[in-house]
Amino acid sequence: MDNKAIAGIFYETADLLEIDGQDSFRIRSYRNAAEAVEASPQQISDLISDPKQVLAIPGIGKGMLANLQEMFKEGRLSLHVEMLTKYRPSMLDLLKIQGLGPKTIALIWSAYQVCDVEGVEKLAREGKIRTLPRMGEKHEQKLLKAIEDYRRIGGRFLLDAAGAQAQKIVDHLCDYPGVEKVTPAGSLRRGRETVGDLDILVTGPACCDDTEREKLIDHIIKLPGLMEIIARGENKVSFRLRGGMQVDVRFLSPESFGAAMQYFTGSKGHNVAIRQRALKMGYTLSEYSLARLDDATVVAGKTEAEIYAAVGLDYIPPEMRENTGEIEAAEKHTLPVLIRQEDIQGDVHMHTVETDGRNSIEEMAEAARERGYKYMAITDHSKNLAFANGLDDERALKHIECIRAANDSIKEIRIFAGIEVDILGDGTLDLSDEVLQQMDLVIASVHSHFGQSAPDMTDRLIRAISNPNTSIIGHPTGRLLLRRDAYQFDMDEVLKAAAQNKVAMELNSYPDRLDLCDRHLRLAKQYGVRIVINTDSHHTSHLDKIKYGILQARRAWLTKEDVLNTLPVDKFAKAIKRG
Ligand code: DGT
Ligand code: CA
Ligand code: CA
Ligand code: ZN
Repeated sequence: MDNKAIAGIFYETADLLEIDGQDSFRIRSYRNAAEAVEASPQQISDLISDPKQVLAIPGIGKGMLANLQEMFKEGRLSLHVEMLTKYRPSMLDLLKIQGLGPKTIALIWSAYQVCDVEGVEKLAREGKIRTLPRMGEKHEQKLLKAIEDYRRIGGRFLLDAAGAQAQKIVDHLCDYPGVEKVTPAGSLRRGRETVGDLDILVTGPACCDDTEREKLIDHIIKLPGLMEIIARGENKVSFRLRGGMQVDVRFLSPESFGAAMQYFTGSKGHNVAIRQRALKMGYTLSEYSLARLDDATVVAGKTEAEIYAAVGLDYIPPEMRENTGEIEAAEKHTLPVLIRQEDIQGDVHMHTVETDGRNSIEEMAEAARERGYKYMAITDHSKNLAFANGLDDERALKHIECIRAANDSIKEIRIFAGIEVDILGDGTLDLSDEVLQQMDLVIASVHSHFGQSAPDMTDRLIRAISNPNTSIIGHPTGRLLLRRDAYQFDMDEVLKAAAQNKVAMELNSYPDRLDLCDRHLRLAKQYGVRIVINTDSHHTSHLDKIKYGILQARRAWLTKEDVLNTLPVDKFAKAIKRG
């Protein structure tokens, strides 16, 4: 059980206790524990044998220690199971609906004993929600819209969560004798920002013999965290993991591994286009091979590269396989050379303990240096973000001093003094121009008033871009994947203004954001807007999230030249300088 899984169970328990109307102190203790576990840089599983270390985590007391011990011993938390039995697991789906909190769910439960999404939707349609205390017609409409959103995005997972689950399965399978290759395909391999289900391909001697394969499947289903088996066939086993993710594992012979990789990586649109192309050339393409139509001779199948070559195409990187022009480009040999993680020379959006980060300037610098970066920027929050302890003018000036001092004492990496300053409701920035002028780099971000009309939000962003101190617009659309839509504004107008003012757009690599998205990045490139790929780290370990940003950049066909922070330090400093 990893920290995320433990935190999930604590969160759920807190929500269920709240629905149950228990006292707020008890509810809060579970929520605090969830947050503490989530934030802990060490895995609880490594600490659990030493109660002292567990108790040293702020937010974990004796009661929670006992809970953790139970979870590791029994694989479950009895209170969690008890509450789930009382209210049924469908209650947890209701909690995922935006704007539907435990209090309202409790209200609905006590009035109608309804505890699933379908039931609540029916009540809303029949006008039975508006009659509840503190509810009205408006709430009802909002609820129906939220249910619609839930259906649209429900059942998908963030890229990092999907990647972590896939890695566990890969590790579990790699240990097994007779397994040679294990590769995730599907949307995960294409680097899509959310993933529906995992498609895992396996090959090796253990896949090629009936009895061996049966033994292999027996091994697979011992995977920790496996909840239920959905289908067990000859060449495939499908199952569901705790948390709801579905996994399809397919067994292949080495001769068809490349064809299967090509087929199951998708996307579907890309595959359909490639298959049509193959047909026109006199071939048939399946998940087993590329073969001649006339006499069924197999032409390719072992590797993806030989399949693309046989249909007259350059190799197309998985991130580009969305049928948005990549096939035409591969035919004309004009595919761009996509940016790679090694091209990134510095990460210029990160927070420290001075605001809501968890590490010091020095610790962040050491972590950035370890990753081979030549430069970085410390960009803490400004005062409008009160819950993050944002900086006012005076603290911001002091913080610059600290950053400059750290830069002087740490020779191996250049530390830029920056800020992530809030764009206020009217488009002005949250700190004075005098203070912003002292910064090497200013990221301007929207963190409030998300509900403005599109024209107002467009004006607001353009006003921020026009401020001569602004270097970068942070997470430009404000979307939170699977949680919150982007705020509304005219992207074309904003990109035009950014190009004109030489303000860069951020590609925020945080897996919940991935903002700008691939489509907008391509648009930005068309307008000549330069991109900066950042992590927005709040902890040293977050610096590794850059890989998710790189995947999105590749999905957007970006090259090294499109991205400012691939430049060497001097050129970057010049390019980012404002005024
Ligand atoms: P997801 O799971 O919704 O995030 O997206 P994918 O792309 O992983 O889709 P999935 O899991 O349904 O199928 C995996 C791949 O298998 C998909 O990307 C392409 C291939 N595939 C699935 N169905 C079809 C089909 O009907 N025709 C073709 N040509 N390929 C298909
Ligand atoms: Ca999939
Ligand atoms: Ca699938
Ligand atoms: Zn931010």
